[in-house]
Amino acid sequence: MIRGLVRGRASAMAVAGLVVLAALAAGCGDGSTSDSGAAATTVSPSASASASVEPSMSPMMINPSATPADRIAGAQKSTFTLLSTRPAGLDGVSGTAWLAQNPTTGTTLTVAVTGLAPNTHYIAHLHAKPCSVDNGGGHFKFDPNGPAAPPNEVHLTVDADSAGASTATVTNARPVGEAARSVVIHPVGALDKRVACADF
Ligand SMILES: [Cu+2]
Repeated sequence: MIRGLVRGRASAMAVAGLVVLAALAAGCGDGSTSDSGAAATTVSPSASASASVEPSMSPMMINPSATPADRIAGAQKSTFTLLSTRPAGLDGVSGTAWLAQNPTTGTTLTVAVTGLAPNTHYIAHLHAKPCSVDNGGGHFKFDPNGPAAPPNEVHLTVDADSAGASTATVTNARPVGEAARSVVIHPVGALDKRVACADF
């Protein structure tokens, strides 16, 4: 029974991830015309091979088995601030983000947020500018000319529970260094509506 629930949740996350990738070109990216093609290329193999969706999507958008960044020594800790672009009804959003980096284990990003709409899907990305500059600017990318999707970017699935809260962690094999300046939370399906931002 528990196993069934876990599988169901993982499937829901995978679906949310696909929606996010499909929607990427619509708003949150840096506007590069190559983004949509890259996102579509990433979606196709996962969507056509359902057996591989869960193992391939989970480490890219969320890593439930990872040690949260707040439990990694030396992690940067930052508080979310509300952005004026947030949708109505999200004035109570608050939370904390942690970013841990290690030359051998890579990057761990953890977000703990409350005040979101209950049972609603959100996504967080690492962005390339501080919150005070264009609400975080475009996405952080390891390869500036690479795809607008993980693992070239750091995306984190943030699924609000029935109380509007979520704590989630994602990992990436590479350390992001100093180039990732902030983490921004968006509603899935309205990526141009930036909810909150935390500086690193
Ligand atoms: Cu973003």
